[in-house]
Amino acid sequence: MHLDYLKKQDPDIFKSIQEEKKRQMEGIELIPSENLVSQAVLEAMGSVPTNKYSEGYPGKRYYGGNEVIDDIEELAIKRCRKLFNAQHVNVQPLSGSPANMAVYFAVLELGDTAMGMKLTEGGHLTHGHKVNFSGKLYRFVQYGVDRETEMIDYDAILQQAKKENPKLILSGYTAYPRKINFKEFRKICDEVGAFCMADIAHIAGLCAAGVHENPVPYFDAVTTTTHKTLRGPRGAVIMCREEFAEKIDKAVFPGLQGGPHDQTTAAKAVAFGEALKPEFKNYAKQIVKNSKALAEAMMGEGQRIVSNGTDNHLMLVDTWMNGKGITGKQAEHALEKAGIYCNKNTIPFDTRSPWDPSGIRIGTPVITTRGMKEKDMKEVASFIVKAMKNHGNENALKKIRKNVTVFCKNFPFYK
Ligand code: DSN
Repeated sequence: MHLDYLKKQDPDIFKSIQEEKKRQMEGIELIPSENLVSQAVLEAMGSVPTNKYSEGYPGKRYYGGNEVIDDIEELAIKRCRKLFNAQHVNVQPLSGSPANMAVYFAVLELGDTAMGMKLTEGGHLTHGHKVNFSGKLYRFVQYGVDRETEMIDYDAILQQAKKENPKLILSGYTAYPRKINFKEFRKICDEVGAFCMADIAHIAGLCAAGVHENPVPYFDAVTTTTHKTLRGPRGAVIMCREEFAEKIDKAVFPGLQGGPHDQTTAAKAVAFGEALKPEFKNYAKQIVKNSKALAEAMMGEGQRIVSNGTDNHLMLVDTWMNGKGITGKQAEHALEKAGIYCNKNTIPFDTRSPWDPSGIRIGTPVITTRGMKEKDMKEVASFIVKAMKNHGNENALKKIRKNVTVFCKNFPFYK
């Protein structure tokens, strides 16, 4: 990674960036919404399209000099359409929240009823939480998982939908470790006449690679961020059926956003190009293999994994175990001291607060990018459990951190 100009001009920021790179390389990154982008994606993000204004869409801009930007945006759209078999793609959303907002603005009136998963059981703030614009502007009815299985109960959702008569039903989650039966969601939406939407931000890479069912061809609209399992730059896209294209495009611009971030569009195109290569399929398969191996290893170490396992890139560890263990906050803190990064997370039917919940969320996108395989998951699980058992013991955590750093040297990434 060459940052020669930055080093000379702004040594403070250069130093911080170097320190952050060191942290990323020396630690085990288990936050399932993060990834490590390729050098090519990084280069596109730091390139001259950042200097351009291009409000509008290819061929219809409000500024001159957009011939090349049009080519970049068109290529990003073309690659994304191919990757997900999408009828229409908008690559301009700056991130996941504005992407979801644009779809709501396009198809709902203020105050309309919609349905989304509760944040505490795997949804997202923008899926109708009361502190978020989605919960303030619309009447979002929230569904959850089954208490016994900790998995989605499609019959319960159908019954709730029949009762509430939502105009839109949203599937796709941030902390749900199991396969989503998108076909069931399509059926439910058809039965109650709701707009069928998914937010596949977490599993987009798995969907693109055919490792998880891809809802794009038969859903009305699908949003995704581009920086999670998809391994692109920070940003988002909206994919939809042709009949909704105009409304959704208008909701993005001029409805919500001004000039798109063209350097990010270029980086999205690069990442879609990478995801279209056969190697990406192997990467996505390995993410899930690693995740399953990590869940097994964690359970082998006596940990309770929500729903007893995982089908995707993430899992929830019940660290609290009804008061017999430690809180999610304590676990996150202990792991951080040991150079292992995760986030505290509520588990289904949590009795604790989201600020200090009963669990942590861990996942394998980053460690798989670094080249770890199933055989390495035992060691990762052993580091995690050792750190949790030694929470509060600074010396023990320091020792684990040293071993984590040595372990990570086997999986170099950025030079
Ligand atoms: N903040 C993301 C996550 O960590 O899952 C969702 O947008």
